[in-house]
Amino acid sequence: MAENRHHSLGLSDEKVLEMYETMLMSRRLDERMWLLNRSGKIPFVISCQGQEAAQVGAAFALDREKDYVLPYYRDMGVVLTFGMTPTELMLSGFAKAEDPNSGGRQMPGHFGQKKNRIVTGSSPVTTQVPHAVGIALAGKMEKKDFLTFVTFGEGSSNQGDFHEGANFAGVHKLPVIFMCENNKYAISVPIEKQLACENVSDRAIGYGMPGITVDGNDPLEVYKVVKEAADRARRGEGPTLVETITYRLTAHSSDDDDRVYRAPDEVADAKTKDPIITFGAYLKETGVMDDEVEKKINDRIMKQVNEATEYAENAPYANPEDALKYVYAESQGDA
Ligand SMILES: Cc1ncc(C[n+]2csc(CCOP(=O)(O)OP(=O)(O)O)c2C)c(N)n1
Ligand SMILES: [Mg+2]
Repeated sequence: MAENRHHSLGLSDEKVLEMYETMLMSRRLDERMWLLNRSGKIPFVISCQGQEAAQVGAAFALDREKDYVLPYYRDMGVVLTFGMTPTELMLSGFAKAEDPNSGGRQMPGHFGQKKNRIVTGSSPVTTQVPHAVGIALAGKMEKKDFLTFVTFGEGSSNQGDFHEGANFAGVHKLPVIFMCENNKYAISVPIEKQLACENVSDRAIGYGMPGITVDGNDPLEVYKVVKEAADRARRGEGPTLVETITYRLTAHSSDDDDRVYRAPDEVADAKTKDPIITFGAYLKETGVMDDEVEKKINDRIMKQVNEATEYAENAPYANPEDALKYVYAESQGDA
């Protein structure tokens, strides 16, 4: 039997199975969305595939009752962990009125759900970084007990917003976890043409915080470093930059053709390290999951994915007269 690493991290067998189920739910929902897109039923997909271990490993290390997450568009694993449901995600894919993120008006991936402390983001990449820093500053000034967790791609770590946000958080020792999901591409631009330094985490020293690079295909490694970063933040010791090394297993989006800029061999090689497969194998090698448990998890997930699809497909679109809802303050009437 393989070495059991999760017990030494304080994670029970039930907890790691829950992590696996959340990763698999992200994958199966994403796969369904591609099928719906290719059959002309939903307009756009931007995938989490290949990044589920980083997302779920990290989100499990946070306090789901207190902390604020500022996810980027691929973070289905983060928002599922923080309480967004498969049906809600599917409502967003179909752009229906009940979509909690924007009432069906933003593209999928623009997550936002107040009750689960998922902070809404904008389409320009990296704007969520200064927002996370500002929320952490507000929390510190009001002596509130929460931290903020913000994610972004490695391409986005070249935007000014990242550097300004990281610097401010470092100077003021704010409780922020910056997590880069380095999937090696920014649309068609490979990592070598994005960064002059080797790792995104190398940048942390410039902002007075620890910078750590971990294997983003291993949810337990990601859990460990994000948990340490969360403990540091809660002790008042300031921010941490975590870089997770992943790979984007799909094209950038449903409107991209990645065959024009990356070799099929490279993608095939990355698929041998697919975190869904490797974490599933770990759970079997350590005796946490057998074929029967795996089947139960799979059946449960497919039932939910089917129900979510059916519900969202049949749900109504937003009324045209609601176009400005949530954009401007509601009028209280003339009286
Ligand atoms: C400020 C800004 N510039 C350009 C874009 C167009 N754009 C959307 S996603 C993307 C690539 C981002 O790459 P990365 O940060 O590595 O994230 P990934 O998509 O690889 O997860 C770009 C250039 C944008 N949305 N915002
Ligand atoms: Mg990228």
